[in-house]
Amino acid sequence: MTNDPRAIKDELVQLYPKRVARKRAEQIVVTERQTDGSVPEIKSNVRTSPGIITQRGCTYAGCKGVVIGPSRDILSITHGPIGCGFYSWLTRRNQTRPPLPTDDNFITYCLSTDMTEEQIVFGGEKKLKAAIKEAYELFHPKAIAVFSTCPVGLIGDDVHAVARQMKEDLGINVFGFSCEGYRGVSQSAGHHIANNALFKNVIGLDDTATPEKFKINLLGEYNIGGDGFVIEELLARCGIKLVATFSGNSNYGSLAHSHTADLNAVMCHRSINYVAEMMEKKFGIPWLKVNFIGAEGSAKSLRKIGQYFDDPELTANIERVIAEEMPGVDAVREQVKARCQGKTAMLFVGGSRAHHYQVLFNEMGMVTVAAGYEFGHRDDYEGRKVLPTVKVDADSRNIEELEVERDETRYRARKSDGEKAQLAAINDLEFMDYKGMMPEMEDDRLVIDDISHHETERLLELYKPAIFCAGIKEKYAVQKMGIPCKQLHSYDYGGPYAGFKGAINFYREVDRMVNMKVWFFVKAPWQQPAPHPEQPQAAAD
Ligand code: CFM
Repeated sequence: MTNDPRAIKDELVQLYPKRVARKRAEQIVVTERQTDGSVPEIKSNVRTSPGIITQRGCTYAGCKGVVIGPSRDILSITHGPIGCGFYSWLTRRNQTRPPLPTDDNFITYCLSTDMTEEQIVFGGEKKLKAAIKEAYELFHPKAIAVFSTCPVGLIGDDVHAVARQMKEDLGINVFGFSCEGYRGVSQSAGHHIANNALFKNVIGLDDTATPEKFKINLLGEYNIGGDGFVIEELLARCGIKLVATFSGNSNYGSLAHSHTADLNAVMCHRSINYVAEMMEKKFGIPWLKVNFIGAEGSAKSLRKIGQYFDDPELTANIERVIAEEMPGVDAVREQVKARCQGKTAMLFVGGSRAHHYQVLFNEMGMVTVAAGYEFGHRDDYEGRKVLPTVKVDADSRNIEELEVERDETRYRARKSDGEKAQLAAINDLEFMDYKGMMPEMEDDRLVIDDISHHETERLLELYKPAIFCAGIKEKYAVQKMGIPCKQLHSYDYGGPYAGFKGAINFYREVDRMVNMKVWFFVKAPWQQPAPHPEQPQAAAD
């Protein structure tokens, strides 16, 4: 079989009915960079065709499970049937570390109103009120967040009215989310809803500012596998104060005074760009895209932050930290490179990691032959410069766009437009910009939005990559085909992979996975000997 990506693209959509094939063909592109830096357009953030097995999650998952859930002392209550709460219980390794053993940490709990037929028929507001009251009496939290699941929207329970009333009754912050699973086409809608409610109900509540010189927020870092801990430690060693992380290892108080920071560093653009934009408008805090995945990525991101503050002592500190870390990274990288060079990887993750992890594979000498997001938008693929041309369809219009205005008393432009332009010219700092995944990919690679299970299987058969990166839904199907699968949502209980230490962890683990001979022996009873290109002769039977 040819490895021509265009032929493979045709092959992937061949089995679909005509209309579906046409739509999927617009969501699968072969990378090709034009001289002006532009890349092909990709259709994304649209509904999955019925009947297709998608890997996407729901709006509730994006709101509760991703953005709000990792904050340790906001008590999350799922208003819905017990399954929604159970499956979004944060057992997927959002780590948190309260400074004191007596500090609140609700992450290990799973609170739900356990909606049953009775509430579906007669309404669930009474039960929700009782649940909030009971939770308050048990835990005395500073804040309670209420998340709507599909039936809540269908029967019309007003979670916001209940939240308002309970806020008054209990004297703590209670707020609700209209994040019913069906509200958007994927978890991406849930991110937006979560961002809006954080902005309306939490950010800016506490004006207490701390005296440090270099204060930043880290946006879109959820501390999977302890990534956030590594980044926090790195920043601290450089002398940079982390005011708040949205929302890995965070607490309510840090989010409430996050507007006192002087820069927002954005890791996952997809899930949190709305907060970054709104904080810029209301408080004057600029944002910069960073990526602490990969040693080179980490060094570059630290330097970007240094250039922004433009202080000789900070710059020297950052260079010292990079110089301390790099020799260790290089030593392991050289070892693994000898064994991994030229091997192929595929990455299909939510909305950021399929891009970020390409840096790590590049550093190991490996080649990403296909990548895609489950729910990224065109700007995540092609860069924010395409935003003015993105069609806003009915599904997107369904999600509220907050009207944000400058806060006349608290707005403080951290950098004037002139200063920003100057910094951008000297240091290539791209303020309020993300260049997207495709411009950084080699030509003739496949980029697939919302990949289906059928397409996954065909891709694996056709390319036989050395490693496939995805999540738990794909993992065992992939491994049964004799290809190692690395989970990038939960890290398979490995990690951290961020920063310099994380890069070393990742190199070692991927080296072990792609060079483990056991995969060549995997053969289901009904199969012919697995035709793996790297199969050693002796392993044939
Ligand atoms: Fe951002 Fe994420 Fe991701 Fe995401 Fe996610 Fe996630 Fe992800 Mo799973 S916020 S888009 S909704 S980096 S849960 S921590 S790993 S799909 S690539």
